[in-house]
Formats: sequence, C-alpha cells, structure tokens
Amino acid sequence: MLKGIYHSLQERKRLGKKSFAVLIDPDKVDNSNVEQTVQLAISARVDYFLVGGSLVISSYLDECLQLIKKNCSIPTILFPGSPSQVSKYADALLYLSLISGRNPELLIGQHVVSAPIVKKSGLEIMSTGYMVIDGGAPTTVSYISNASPIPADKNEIAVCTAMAGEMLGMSLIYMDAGSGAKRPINESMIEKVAQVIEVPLIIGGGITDPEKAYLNCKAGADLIVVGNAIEKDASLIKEMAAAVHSVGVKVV
Ligand code: 1GP
Repeated sequence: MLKGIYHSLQERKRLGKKSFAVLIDPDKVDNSNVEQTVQLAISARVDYFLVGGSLVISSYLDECLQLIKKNCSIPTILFPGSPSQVSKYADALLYLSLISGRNPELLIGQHVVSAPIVKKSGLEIMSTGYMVIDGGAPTTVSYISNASPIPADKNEIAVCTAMAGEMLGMSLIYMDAGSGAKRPINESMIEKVAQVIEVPLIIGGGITDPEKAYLNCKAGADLIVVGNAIEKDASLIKEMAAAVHSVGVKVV
C-alpha cells in the first residue's frame, strides 16, 4: 500500500505544480476500457486516478482497482458516492463531507455508520470538504445528495463554505459542478476560494477541454478531475494532462 498521497498533493501545491486526475466510474467501464485508459494515462503522466461514482451499481470496483494496480503505479484514490464504495485495493480515500449541503446524513451520518469499516480498510484517509456548485442542470450527485448546490454566481457563499471547511480541519476542498455538468465552475469562484484556503483545492465537473483545465489551474485549482469527457474521447487525456502540467512552476 502506498502512503503519503496527501503529502504529495501538499508538496506539489507548495512547488506550484498542478495535478491532473482521471476519474473512472466503475459503472461505465470494462477491462478493455480500463487497460486503454491506463496506458494513455501512463504516457500522459497523469498524477492520480480517482475511482468512484454517485451510484456504483456494478460490483466492478475491486476488479477495476486491481487492474489499474497491475498495470501502473499511478496512485488510486477512492471518490465514493456511498459508504459501500470502500475497497482495500485503492491507495487512499476522499473522506467526503458535503459541506455545501444541509443534509446531515452526508455531513456526518454516513461517516458514523461506516467509520469502523473505513478505519479498518488501511487506506490513507483524506478528509475532504465537498462542495457541489450549480452546474446548470441537475446531476446525479445533486439528486442523490438531496441538497441544493451553491449557486454558480455566489462566490461569497463558496468562499465562506471553503473557509469553514478548512477551519473544521478538512485537509482538502473539492468543488464539483457534478459529473457531466453543463457549466463547469467559473474561474472567478475558483480564484476567490483559492485565495482564502491553504489546503489543496480540487476542481471537477463538466470540464471538457484542455483550455478550461488550464484556466482553472491558473485561477488556483491544484488538482483537476475529468471523467465524462475522457469516457467519450480517451485521447483527451494527453492534452488535458499537458495543459494542467504546463501551468507555471512557482519559484521557491
Ligand atoms: C464529477 O468532478 C467529477 O464528480 C468529474 O466530472 O465527469 O463531468 O468530468 P466530469
């Protein structure tokens, strides 16, 4: 088991290096997709795989993770939509608390129920303040979470939510417009949030072109997550990773 993924994220942030993660939803792939994605990810120098989805109906999670592990050394991070999506075959887990919503189940309830399993998993646990931002259409996450997203033009709400999450001790902030969002998160919101937090900032949801990924990083994103666009066109991995990695390296 790999340890220290959070440390690697912090270190990359300190050096001004931006990271790129490919999101794999086990419901939408099979062995041949995964193998192809892994090969493309290796040559594009993808930094992380996020694995998970809002539902994960299939039982493919463990096998999918094992296949990734077998073929590469890119760290795998679980991005679980529910406590059932814990697998010992991953390296780390985003321990998500939906701080943009007011659904107690997703703020703390499901964590209490799954705490013993999560603790026993041996995974590196990364507490994550998860903020859903309105992406212009209801997404699976907004429906399943039964919680309103933060309106896309309310930067101040996003700023205060992220600040609160960090002060509550969360190690990461993840702002997500939802999988397949019509409108990804705008750069002005990313910039404002990035200015007030020290912890790494993850951005995802509806990013379909490398230019957007680049602009998000310039605005302050530390880790860009792309799922849908890559499912449709796996060759995008190379351009997306290159765009993210091209954002300036800070002089220390
Ligand atoms: C969704 O942030 C992720 O939770 C990625 O979204 O699938 O739209 O890239 P996409």
